Amino acid sequence: MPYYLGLDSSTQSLSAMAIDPEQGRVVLDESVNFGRDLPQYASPHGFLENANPNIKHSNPLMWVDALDLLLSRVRASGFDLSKVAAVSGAGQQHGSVYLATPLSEAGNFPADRPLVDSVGPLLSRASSPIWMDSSTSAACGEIASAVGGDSVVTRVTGSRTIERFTGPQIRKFYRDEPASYAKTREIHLVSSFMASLLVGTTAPIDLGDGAGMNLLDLATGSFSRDLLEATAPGLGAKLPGPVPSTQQVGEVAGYFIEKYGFSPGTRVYAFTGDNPSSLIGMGASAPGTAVVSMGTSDTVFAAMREPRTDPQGFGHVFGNPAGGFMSLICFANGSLARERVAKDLGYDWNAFTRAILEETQPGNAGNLVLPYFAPEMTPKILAPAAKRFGSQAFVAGEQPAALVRGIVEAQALSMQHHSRWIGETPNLLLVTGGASRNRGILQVLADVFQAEIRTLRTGNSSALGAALRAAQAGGGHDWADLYARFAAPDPDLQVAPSPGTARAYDDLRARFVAELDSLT
Ligand code: XUL
Repeated sequence: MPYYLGLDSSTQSLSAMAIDPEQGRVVLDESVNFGRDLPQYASPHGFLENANPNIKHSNPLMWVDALDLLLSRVRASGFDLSKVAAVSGAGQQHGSVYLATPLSEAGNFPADRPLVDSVGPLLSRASSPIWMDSSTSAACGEIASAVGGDSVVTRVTGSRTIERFTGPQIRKFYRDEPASYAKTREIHLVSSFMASLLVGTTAPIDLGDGAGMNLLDLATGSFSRDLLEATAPGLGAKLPGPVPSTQQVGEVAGYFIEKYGFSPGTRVYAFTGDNPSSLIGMGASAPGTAVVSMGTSDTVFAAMREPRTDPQGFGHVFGNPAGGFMSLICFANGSLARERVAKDLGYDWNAFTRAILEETQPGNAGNLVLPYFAPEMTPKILAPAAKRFGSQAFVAGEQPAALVRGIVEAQALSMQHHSRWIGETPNLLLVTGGASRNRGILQVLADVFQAEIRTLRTGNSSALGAALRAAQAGGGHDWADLYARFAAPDPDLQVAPSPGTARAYDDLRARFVAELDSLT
């Protein structure tokens, strides 16, 4: 009975999930939390502290160390990695890793030393900018004007130039540290970097995650020569790929066979971005189902029926790993904003849920909070502003329960407003991510969108999606069969709009949207 393994390298953790498709069972679900388990990297939330709130970098060696730690835990749990026939994976999108020595020239990793000892000396840049970074506005402007403006960038890549996207990040590196850029011979996304570690050589970037770089020509599936040139000299030669998401990129390297007991010949398929992977993990790779993913960031995404782009410039088009494209809108102030409010009020998640379900009403008596504790990409707010508006008591901070609802309603209203360009009004939303276990948050989504809410049993749809992709590409299983077995909705956690709430948001929505649009 072969198993299929999915790895998910997200902002705050690295997870492994394995499935047995014949039995329809998840047989492994293990995780390493960077803040808790690797405190030596001083990254409680998965990134390094920086006095400038627009700069967000991680130490890529933390991800390397996490891979060793995760697999040693998997092995110690008694799970038999030799039963894994194929592996795929997912990574937080847009983040980039810079190498002076390409992984294809690194030689074998010796199994008697930690992986980090072999990979550390290959780096040309000690830290990796991640998706939360918003420090590249100048680079965005330069790239856009070099190719004829953001309308051209949007037409070619599906997104205007975006601060967190990899191209502008690379340009900023080239401008700020030209000598280090010149030394760099290979640049990876987090996804292709993790895949490369596993195969012990250079693994290519896939079309799903590659679309989040401001470099990929969606029409041809190759990097755009004009955008490469506008971004940094010689860039084309430093980027591996792009390849279709279903492509085999190698076999598990000797290091992992010797150390953790993988079988020789275990196939590895292209790793993709966490959101494209979640599209698969939610069973939503065919058009018609919208997904809300509530993790560190909140995202709204759906497989696309036809190509279109966001006229407001916040939304994106990425590759759908099952073929075609997907739309995506990303909000930086997701769980970090919810956690911040809970912490400030001293609420645990039960108190947080009670505040929504028992202590306040839909529409929150007109009280809302702009939830921008950190710089936001949708809408673009580079100077954080968590502003309350509504009644005097609310603004004065005398209504703690209303603050909870005020944040969650504002997040839901913003998701709805900024996903209108997708052109479909969903009456069913699939919700995933840590917050999808919270009934209060689900009820607000149901009421604001006036849509049925379904969740899946697993909170980690990105890791599940990676395991499903390994089974589809490596085991010949078809999507419909895999979805029926692994992506069926959880019957115990479905939420419908509360009666009478259709009108509760009309007035509030108009005021909130006016406030939002006045910010940019
Ligand atoms: C998507 C995005 C985030 C990260 C989080 O564009 O920036 O959702 O992928 O891991």
